[in-house]
Amino acid sequence: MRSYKGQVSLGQMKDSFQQSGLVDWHFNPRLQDGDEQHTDGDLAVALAPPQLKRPPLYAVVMLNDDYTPMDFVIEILQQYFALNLDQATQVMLTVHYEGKAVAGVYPRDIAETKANQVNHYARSQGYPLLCQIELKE
Ligand code: TYC
Repeated sequence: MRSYKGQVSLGQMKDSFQQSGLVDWHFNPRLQDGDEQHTDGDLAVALAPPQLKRPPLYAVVMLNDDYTPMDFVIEILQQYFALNLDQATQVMLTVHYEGKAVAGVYPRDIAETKANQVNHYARSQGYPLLCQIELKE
């Protein structure tokens, strides 16, 4: 086993292995930070299974109103949600006739950012268009 003596402390090694999440670590309990007497590094590592989880997804939901022009909504859907003209027109009409529709689905930070950007931009142009986000199960 490679000795780290003189380079990093045992505590630093433990922290770094723990933070990496790549290994389960086991240290010889006799070996402590600050001990004078050392073995040559009684450290056993074993590969841990990766603990990965997909992030929760949020829908950016666009709400209907009576004032925002249809063309403006279609442009927003193309610019912020990467829809083509046909898709954007479909989503806009769904909002118009049914009250709301999903513009896109993203991890939370991205969904929040897009909803905020759209709301601010619409307000800056004098329209009440509103997006909100909803956790998808
Ligand atoms: N209802 C609006 C109109 O008749 C159009 C509209 C569509 C507004 C979708 C908002 O999210 C919206 N001009």
